[in-house]
Amino acid sequence: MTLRHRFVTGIVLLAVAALGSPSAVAAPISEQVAAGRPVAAAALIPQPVSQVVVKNQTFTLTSGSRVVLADTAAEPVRVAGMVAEQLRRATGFAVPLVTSGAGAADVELSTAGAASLGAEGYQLSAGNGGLKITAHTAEGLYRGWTTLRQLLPATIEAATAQPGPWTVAGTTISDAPRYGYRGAMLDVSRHFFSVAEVKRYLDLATMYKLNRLHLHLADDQGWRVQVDSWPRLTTYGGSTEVGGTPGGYYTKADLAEIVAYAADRFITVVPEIDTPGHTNAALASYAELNCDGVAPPLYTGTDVGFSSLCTTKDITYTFLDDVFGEVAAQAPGPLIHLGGDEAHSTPHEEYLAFVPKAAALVTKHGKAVMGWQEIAETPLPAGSIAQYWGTDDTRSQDLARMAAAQGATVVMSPANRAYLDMKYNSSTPYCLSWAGYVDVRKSYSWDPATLVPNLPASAVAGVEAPLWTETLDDISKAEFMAYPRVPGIAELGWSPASALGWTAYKNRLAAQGSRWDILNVNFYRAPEINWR
Ligand code: TNX
Repeated sequence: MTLRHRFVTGIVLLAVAALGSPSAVAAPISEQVAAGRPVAAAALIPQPVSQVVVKNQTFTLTSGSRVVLADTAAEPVRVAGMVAEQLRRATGFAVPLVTSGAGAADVELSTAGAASLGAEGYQLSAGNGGLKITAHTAEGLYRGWTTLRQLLPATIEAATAQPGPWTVAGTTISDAPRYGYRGAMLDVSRHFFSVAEVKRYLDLATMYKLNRLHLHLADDQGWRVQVDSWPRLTTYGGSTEVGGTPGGYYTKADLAEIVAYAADRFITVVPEIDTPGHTNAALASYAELNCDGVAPPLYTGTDVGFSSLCTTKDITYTFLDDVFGEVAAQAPGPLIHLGGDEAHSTPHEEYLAFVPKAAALVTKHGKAVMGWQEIAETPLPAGSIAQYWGTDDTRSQDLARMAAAQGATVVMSPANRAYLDMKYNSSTPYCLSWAGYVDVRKSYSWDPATLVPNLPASAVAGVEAPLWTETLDDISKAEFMAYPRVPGIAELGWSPASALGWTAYKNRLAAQGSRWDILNVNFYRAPEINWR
């Protein structure tokens, strides 16, 4: 610890003593300042585990500011480079990256934090003596940096130099996530999205500390990932999309670019190949995958549940072995999502036999299995994740409990809350309403740990916000559905239950609008939010 930080820490000693470990929760800012002059607390999403105002202190970036990092390992240096680059772009200052000598105008990054911070935890202090982010890993530094972006004026998001001043109110933050899985899903099958559009989706998701991008890569309307051993999947099966417009697919180089861009932001890609239903694009591409040996035409409508792989043919498993093998090689993360939802055209007994065979092919290629909640009815390999997409119905709740009973964990994507393709209300233009309207408040107001009665809290791996794209043919429409709801799901995944609450949240959310304006995000200006 430098002298400077001893000074800053001394000032906030009382506050820090109240914090203790990163899992401790301080009194809400409003209570801490109620007795004195109100201090504007930075409106952060997700709400940190603890955030304490350091009264009468500020930190200000100046033309002499530097990013200071003593660690010379590649990953922390890369993160520090990203920090310096964004600070340079928006401030116009030189912001050199140096290894020592942190002063009052500098942003110091340190990986000397305790292992107890975990991979994603960090501490941040800002005051007259300087600004410091401490973590145990490069990932923790990066999460702390996303907090610093929100502490700085919204113009820090700008692509060109802005006037400032670049002041941060004195604060001490101690933070770590509630859940390890905090995802966004993008359906690139119903409508195809370019590499640049997916990067844009990642840029926004990372602002709220999401750490998984689930790509729904294959469905009835299009196959979007290159598989060399079955080339017609993409050249034919990927040629269209909903509405009959040209589709597209990711070459291996394209997917590698997405995976690397995500990894640079500490986001792991979870590739999904939906099976045994939602497979018309594959069935149209290869006649031999059909029980009757006849390939159906390509499909550009929006029905679900009409297609099935032929689960009784050996070639189906050769196909999946090849596909999972090539997809596993393209996605370095630990999971492959095998779908498993809405297999209405697969005889149920066949479905029950199919899923364990498909799951074994996933594990054969070194990956753990993720699948929609229906897979919980079958025996699952160790380490599997079932994705809940229920609407408070008892069948879905049973499936979540069945997953937990066999040792699997559950990612919560309740369709009537977390589905980004549910209309906000009857007058918003795009998307569906089969799970009801989901306004911003409804999307936010639930607890992943208690949503499914009698599901052990330890069985919940996290949350995910899926965006199905039957009606979304460009990324700005996707953004309209995702924002402002993504930050709420992200907060449910990150912040402790005690920090959740609509009244405070909606005020914090209001502050994000100016950032999205600068980033040209086509967000829905939900009337229940008092946008600034
Ligand atoms: C159900 S939810 C689906 C998707 C649709 C979505 C539309 C789930 C696992 N499957 O195939 O796109 O509804 O909201």
